[in-house]
Amino acid sequence: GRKWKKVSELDASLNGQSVLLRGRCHTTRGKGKIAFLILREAGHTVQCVFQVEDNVVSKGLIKYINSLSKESIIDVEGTVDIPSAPINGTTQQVELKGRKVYCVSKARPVLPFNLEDASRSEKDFQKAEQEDLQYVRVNQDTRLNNRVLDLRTSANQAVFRIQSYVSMFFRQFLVSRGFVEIHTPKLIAGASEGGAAVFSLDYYGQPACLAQSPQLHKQMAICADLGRVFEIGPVFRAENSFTHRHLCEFTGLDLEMEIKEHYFEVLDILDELFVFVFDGLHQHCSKELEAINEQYPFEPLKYLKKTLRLTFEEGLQLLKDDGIELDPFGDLDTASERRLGTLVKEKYNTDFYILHRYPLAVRPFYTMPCFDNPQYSNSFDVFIRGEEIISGAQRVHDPELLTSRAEACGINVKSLSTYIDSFRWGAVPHGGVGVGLERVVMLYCALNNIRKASMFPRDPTRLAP
Ligand code: ATP
Ligand code: AMO
Repeated sequence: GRKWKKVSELDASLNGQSVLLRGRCHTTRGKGKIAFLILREAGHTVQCVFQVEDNVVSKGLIKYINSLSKESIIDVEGTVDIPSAPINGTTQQVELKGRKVYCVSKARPVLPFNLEDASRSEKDFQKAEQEDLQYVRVNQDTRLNNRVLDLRTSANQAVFRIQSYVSMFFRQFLVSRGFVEIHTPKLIAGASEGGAAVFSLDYYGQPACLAQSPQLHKQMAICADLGRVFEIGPVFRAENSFTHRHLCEFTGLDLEMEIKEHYFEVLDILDELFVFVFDGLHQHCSKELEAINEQYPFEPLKYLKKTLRLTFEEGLQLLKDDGIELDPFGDLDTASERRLGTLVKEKYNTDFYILHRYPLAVRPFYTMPCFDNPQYSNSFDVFIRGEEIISGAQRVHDPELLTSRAEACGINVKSLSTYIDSFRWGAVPHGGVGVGLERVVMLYCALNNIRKASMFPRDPTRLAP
């Protein structure tokens, strides 16, 4: 097995060496005495050249190569070679002088779409128009209906590797700061974030729902003296609409921690955590970011070493100076959030910032009111490029206040009784945040739709694949 190499490993240092590769038949072309086969493995491509030569490559082999169906899994043996002219359209700059080909698994000859078509950028389409070429566009539904095929493009390979890095960095950083990883139940008795967006179900005759957030149980873990906890797990929201940033199931990156004096202790952790994540992506994912940029060009994320913190009031003032007057105790709508993102970028040169001290009325019942002015709350949202990726707050840890806040918000207190009871045996002040993993990836890479950052997205009309 020593000869096996990955396509991504092929470079000039291997010049002249004999290697064995396994990948997909991306394209083939050629006739007579020569065949060009582009072999693709996990988004990386290399050109393999087969030329008829006595006792090495037969005419029959050339014919066989030309008959291979696209996407078939094949093994290729050959010698690494530095070509005389640079190769267009492959990720590897060396080529392979092929000797043998073996088909491991045949793909059907007719595919739902061509990977080449699915990999084109807007720029490719514009160029094609000028040159009068007819390129096929693969629309989002076709891609999602055949997601396994769609995921094979270089950009998609990169997106899900980046997603993996984001959760790895999240875990790495929090573990280094003494956080304990937990797993909370997803089958629970009631809503935590408001009743409308909940998937209800029957639990042996008892009404139940899919957890809208680990909110209640991560707080209970704090009441149980775990000190600092985090979870990476599924979150379910019955969002009966089609926006570019809402899914019915997403991956929540949650944390919850004791605080001594101020909710800024949570913001301090958040600051360091996200600088760690963004620096990590920059350091470890340059190839992936390049691959995404090829198909979906974007401006790299601008962020500060110390994240900008604005109060909600300061945010409203920026909008007001721009001619947008909003209710001082209402929520920001999507358009003003976007506009604020642009204004903040102009003024502070950052795409990433925190807005805190939200009006209490627009936050969930468990949010701690501000001590100096209970119309505001010890809460915050965090934005990338003018869109929310994180919500968080200090929590109410007094069971009586918690009960009255839940009632005031129209929440069924009965379904919360074991949660509220956990604060009756002594409860330490605490706060935490919930991050949407798909939103982080979508907005970090400036993708235009959250479905691109979800491997098998769920929306009201999509339950498969
Ligand atoms: P979160 O669930 O954390 O609150 P969010 O991004 O959905 O995240 P919201 O505060 O719910 O934030 O909503 C912000 C704005 O997004 C709302 O004012 C509304 O304009 C829009 N919005 C929220 N949910 C939906 C939805 N399901 N469909 C369409 N628009 C929505
Ligand atoms: P919130 O409801 O703001 O807060 O959710 C936290 C984060 O989850 C992401 N998010 C979504 N992502 C995709 N599709 C959706 N439908 C969707 N809804 C939310 C967003 C959002 O910022 N319990 C609190 C968190 C806390 O206070 O700890 C909560 O759930 O990125």
